Amino acid sequence: MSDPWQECLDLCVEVTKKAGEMIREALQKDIAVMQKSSPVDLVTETDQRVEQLIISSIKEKFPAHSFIGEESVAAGAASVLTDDPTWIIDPIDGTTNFVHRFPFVSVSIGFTVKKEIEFGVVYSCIEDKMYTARKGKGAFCNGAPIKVSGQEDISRSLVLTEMNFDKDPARFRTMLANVESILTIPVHGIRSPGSAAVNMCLVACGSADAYYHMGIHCWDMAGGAAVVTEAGGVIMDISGGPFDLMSRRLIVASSRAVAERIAKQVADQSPEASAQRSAAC
Ligand code: LIP
Repeated sequence: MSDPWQECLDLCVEVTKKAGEMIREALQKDIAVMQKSSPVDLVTETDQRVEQLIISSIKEKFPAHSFIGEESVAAGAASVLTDDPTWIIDPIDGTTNFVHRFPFVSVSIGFTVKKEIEFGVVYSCIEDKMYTARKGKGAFCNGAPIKVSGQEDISRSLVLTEMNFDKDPARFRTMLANVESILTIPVHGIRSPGSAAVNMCLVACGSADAYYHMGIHCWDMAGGAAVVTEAGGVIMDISGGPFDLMSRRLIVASSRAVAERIAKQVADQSPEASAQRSAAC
């Protein structure tokens, strides 16, 4: 039987390439930076233009499909995952990197049907690396198959996470304590490339062994989740339970042993966890 979503995947790769070209061109010009929810939550006109390009190109061919896009949500659209075929879009994952011309900037798109991820595309456009993954068919970088390192020992692992300012002091302290807790295992090191989607692809191709993050969104995770899963990686919730695309937190790793060790080692610093804690008080 032919693949019902192949046409969507082909279009996704084509549109993602165009989006990457637009981002590379924008890097040659002055970048005007605006703030969203806080002084460290940045957006540029390029984020908005790239998202418009992606959504309008896809809508032309698939008008009945649904969309969750970072900048559309910032402008007031709902971020609700339904059973519909849904494109989950981060036009620039790593906006802070883009603003500083730090070279990990990606376009990330995940496609879900009945809330299951069918495929993911992540284009790290400054590196010119196009990661693609189709459920059950493996993961690729620029067309070559990729796989995770297979590392089972946390103490031999290179771990990725992101260290962002958080205006909630308790959450900020938890984030720092988590970094200390992982570093003192000890692991080989912690790195912060600055794009969630790229982080997952780095685990997918074996350049890092694990990545954990709390407080990110479905558009940061959907594309990379497909890539790392199809590369043989393990993806789970920070609690050690099943991964939930709408939960705003995840662990990905080269093996279940490494993922479970991270789950044991870190406390939940996501906004949802602190909301639950305050409701319980
Ligand atoms: C970013 C993530 C990054 C994280 C930032 C932000 P954006 O996504 O990819 O890893 O540290 O807080 O969520 O906002 O550039 O799409």
